Amino acid sequence: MSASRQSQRQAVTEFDLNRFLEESTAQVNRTLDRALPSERTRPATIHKAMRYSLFAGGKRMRPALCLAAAQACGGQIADALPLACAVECIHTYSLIHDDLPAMDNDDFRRGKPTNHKVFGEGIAVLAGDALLTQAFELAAQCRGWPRYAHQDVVLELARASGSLQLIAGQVADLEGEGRRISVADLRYIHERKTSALLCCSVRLGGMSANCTAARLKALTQFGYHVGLAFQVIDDILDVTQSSEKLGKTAGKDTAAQKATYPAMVGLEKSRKIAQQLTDKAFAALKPFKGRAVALESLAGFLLNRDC
Ligand code: GRG
Repeated sequence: MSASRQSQRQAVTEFDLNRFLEESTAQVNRTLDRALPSERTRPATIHKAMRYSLFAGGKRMRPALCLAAAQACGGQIADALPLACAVECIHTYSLIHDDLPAMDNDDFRRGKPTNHKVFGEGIAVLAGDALLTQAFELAAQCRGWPRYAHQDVVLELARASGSLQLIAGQVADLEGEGRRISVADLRYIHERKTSALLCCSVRLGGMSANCTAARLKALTQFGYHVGLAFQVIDDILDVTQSSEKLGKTAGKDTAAQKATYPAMVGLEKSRKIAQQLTDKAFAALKPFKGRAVALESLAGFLLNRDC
């Protein structure tokens, strides 16, 4: 076993990740609940729809990565929380829109009927729009730090979710359906539709802790590789797990003739690629000299997850 894999295992066993995830999820849920208008606030339909998807039981991995990065850099959870929640709002908006008939046309997400199935397509589009806007309202609450002005935080979120990253990934994904694409094209899609927002989560955590430029660079490398590994695992789970376990329709990629790592290189090689990407993520944390244990543990968890 390589040294990095050995230390991955050690980190996972010594750190109480379940407790960290329970606490971070509770803090994120409380902050989101306070930030969003109540279900009764007029117009009630839109606030019900926003809350329906936001509190449907997502894994809250992006906020956890944001808070873990802040912790690794010696920051305060209170400073990182609005940003962790902002990223979750953007993530949830992207899922609502991705599930629409005009895109992936999915009936289930997070173990429940998709937003448009419950509220109709018009309201689902608006719920996604409102969550994206809510993200920037949350980000507006952070005060900025000596190394990172308020505008750096806003830019970070805007760039990760804009037409060069998240949306670019979705466009390339849509245009790639049913067509033969290269592994390089697949990497382009994964970098944008998945890795960009995960990387942004980690970077925002570091920025909220006023981290040094060297640490931000290390976090960027970590987030980039964890993000890529996350999508390779997501593709593997799509063909190896049931819809019940995933809380979303399994086997959709094959049905839509989507390019995925399992389809292009097989399951075994895909698992190897996910492990190699996680090794690279792990190696990026070297400058933290063992103080990024929550991030290390999360990287191991994301690699070995089954849903
Ligand atoms: C901008 C409409 C739009 C879409 C952007 C994010 C996205 C592209 C599409 C959504 C579907 C998809 C396969 C995204 C890739 C990232 C990913 C694997 C999302 C699922 O994330 P999880 O597993 O979900 O963290 P939960 O529900 O646990 O939060």
